[in-house]
Amino acid sequence: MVISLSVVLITVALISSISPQAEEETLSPTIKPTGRVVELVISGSEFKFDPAVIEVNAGDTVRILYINDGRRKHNFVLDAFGIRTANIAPGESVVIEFVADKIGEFKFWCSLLGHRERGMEGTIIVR
Ligand SMILES: [Cu+2]
Repeated sequence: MVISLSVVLITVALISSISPQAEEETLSPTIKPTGRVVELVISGSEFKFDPAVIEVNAGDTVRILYINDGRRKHNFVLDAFGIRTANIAPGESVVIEFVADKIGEFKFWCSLLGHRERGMEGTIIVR
């Protein structure tokens, strides 16, 4: 029983490490922060992000006001930069902040069951 549980856990860890990361690539490991702060507003609803594509410059501090404009709870996950919000209630918002210290295209999504599959996925492009 103990053995089979650990096999399941390892399998889950493998699946989660393979799927989203595969499409993300890091070209430059050491990007100096520019000190510039880019403020963006992203709206989440059933089942989309608006805007779904955002573009920033490498080294910028990205500050996102994420607003749940839907009628269900939604969250915001950007694994590439260690972002994972709580589930946000309709009408509520949260501020997300990170330094875009990697160049490439990175997916963000809502991790609630089935939401990403139904369209709650976006891309941040860091140039
Ligand atoms: Cu959602």
